[in-house]
Amino acid sequence: MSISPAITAYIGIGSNLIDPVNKIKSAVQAIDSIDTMQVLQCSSLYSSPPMGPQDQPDYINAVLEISTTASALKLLHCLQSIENNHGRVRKQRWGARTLDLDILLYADESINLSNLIVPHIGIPDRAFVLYPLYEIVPRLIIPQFGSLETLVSACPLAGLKKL
Ligand code: A4P
Ligand code: MG
Repeated sequence: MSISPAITAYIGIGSNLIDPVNKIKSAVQAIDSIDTMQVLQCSSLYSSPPMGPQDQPDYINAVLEISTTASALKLLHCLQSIENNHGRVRKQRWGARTLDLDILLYADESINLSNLIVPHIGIPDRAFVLYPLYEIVPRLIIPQFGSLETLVSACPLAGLKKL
């Protein structure tokens, strides 16, 4: 069996229910403990008001840089099982959640499948993604969306605070 080369991927983490700070720390450990994945960098944790329905608590967010030999779909399935192990129940779109793990970028690939769109379509509009990503990779160029620095300078903080 051939061994796949390692690629760099970025994962957005969000939580706004049941001890979000510890949920995020536990998710980072769970990702790092998978043998095909290694956490290279983790941003600071940030708090922000909810995007979408306002009748839910503020979110805690962070962004991770990982090295992985897993395919993009395998990575998605691994992240979904970590979400489920952290008590994720899918109810309302953009509603409160114990843990949300989104693939922001997978190498420099553009992926357009029914269950996986990469780069994540929310990247350009979301301060809670752009600022933590900028903290760990300020010179990043994002397929389809361009320079991260330019995206950050066009995106208001919208109440985002570093913890
Ligand atoms: N999917 C497609 N592309 C991807 C990708 N790149 N990464 C599919 C992960 N999943 C991807 O996601 C729905 C489906 O998206 C999955 O089945 C997967 O196959 P979900 O996590 O089940 O549902 P969701 O999260 O409710 O929907 P959505 O549209 O992904 O929500 P978002 O975009 O994740 O937003 N406010 C603040 N301040 N901070 C937040 O983190 N997050 C949300 C959720 C709302 N408001 C927020 C925050
Ligand atoms: Mg999601």
